Amino acid sequence: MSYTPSPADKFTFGLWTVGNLGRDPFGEPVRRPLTPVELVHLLAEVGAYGVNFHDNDLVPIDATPAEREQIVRDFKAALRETGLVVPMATTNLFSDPAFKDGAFTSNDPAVRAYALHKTMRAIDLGVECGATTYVFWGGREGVETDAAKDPVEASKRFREALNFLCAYVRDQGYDLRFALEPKPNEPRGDIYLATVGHALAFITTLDHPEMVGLNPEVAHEQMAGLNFLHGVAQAWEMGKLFHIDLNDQAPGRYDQDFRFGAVNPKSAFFLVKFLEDVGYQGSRHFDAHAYRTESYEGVKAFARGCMRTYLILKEKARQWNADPEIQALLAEINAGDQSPIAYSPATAAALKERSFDRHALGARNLAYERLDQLTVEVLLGVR
Ligand code: DIG
Ligand code: MN
Ligand code: MN
Repeated sequence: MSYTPSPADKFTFGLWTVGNLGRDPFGEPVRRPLTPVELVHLLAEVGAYGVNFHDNDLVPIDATPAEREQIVRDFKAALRETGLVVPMATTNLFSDPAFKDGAFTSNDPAVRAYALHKTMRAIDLGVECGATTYVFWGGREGVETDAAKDPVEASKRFREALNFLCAYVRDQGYDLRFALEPKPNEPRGDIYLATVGHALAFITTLDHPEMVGLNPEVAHEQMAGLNFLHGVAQAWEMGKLFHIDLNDQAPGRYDQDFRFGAVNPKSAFFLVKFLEDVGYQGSRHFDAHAYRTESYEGVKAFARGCMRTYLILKEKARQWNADPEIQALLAEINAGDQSPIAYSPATAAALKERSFDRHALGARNLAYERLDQLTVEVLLGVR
C-alpha cells in the first residue's frame, strides 16, 4: 500500500489551513503569508484534490473591483494549471470588528444587513469558482453574557438570514447547498447552534430545509464532550451530511484543529470506517493547521500527514471488515431476528402477554472486550 492521495480520495484543504500563519492569542505570526496562487500550488504538490476558501482568504475585504477581478483571474488560472477544484466556499463573518457581536444574530440591524450583503457577494464568488457547498460557521453568533441578547430573538434572526439566503440562491438558480457548522464556544463565550443536534433541529424550522445540511467538525463536537461519530451518523441517516471538517482535538482544550488522527487514532478509525462503509461521496476536508513551530516544509508534512493517516485508516477499515474473527463476533453479537417490531394492536397485545427470562437476557456475554481488543490490534498492526 502506498497511501498516496489521488483526486478520487477528494481530499480538500481551506486556503486558511495551509495558509495559517501561526498567529495565536499569545503570539505573532511565525510564517510569511503565501498568496492564494502559491497555496494552490502547495496543495497540488502534496496531492490534494481541492481547495476551499472564505471570501476574504481569496479577496481582501478592502480590495477594489479591479483587484478582485485580477485575484480571481489568477486563482482560476492556478486551478486550471494544477487541476484543483473548489467544492466548498464560505464567508468570513468573524474577523472584521463589524462582526464583534455577531453577524446574522447581531443586535445591530445594520450589521445584520451588512452580513447579508457580504454573504451574497461571497456566495457569488464561491459559485463563480465552482463551489456547490456553502458553509456557515457562526463563529461570532453568540454571547459572553446572556444579558446582551435574547436567545429566542437570536434564533429568529439566524432563521431570517438563512431563509433570505436560501431564497437568494434559488432566485439566482445556483446549484448550491448550505452546510451549517456547529461549535459550542470560541471565539464567543458561548456560540448558538452549538452542536450537530442543535443544528439538525434548527434546520427543520427553515423555509427550505432541503437546501440546508451539516458540516460537522471533529474538534467542535469533541470540545462539547460528544462522540463525533454519533453526530455524523445521525446527520448522515437524516440525509444531512453535506460536508465534513476533519481534524483532531484533545479533550477539554481550546479548538486545536490538529492534524487528522494526531490525538485519537481510534476515534479517527471509526469515523473513516463509517464514511467508507456508508459510501460518503463528499469532500474529505481537513479544517486543521500545522503546529506554530513549523516552517512551510512542516506545513506540507502536516497536509501530507492528514491525507496519509486517512488512507492508512481506510486500509485498516478494509482489514477490520475482512477479519474473520471480528466478523464472526459481529455475527454472534447480532444473532437472532433483527427485524423491527412493527406496531399493530395484535402485536402490542401479544407482546404484553409474552413472558421474558430477564435473568437469561442479563447473563448473556456480549464479547465486546474481545471485539475491541481485536480492533486495537488491527490498529496496532499486529493482525
Ligand atoms: C472553523 O472551524 C470554520 C471556519 O474555518 C470556516 O468557516 C469553516 C469552514 O470549514 N470552519
Ligand atoms: Mn475548528
Ligand atoms: Mn471548521
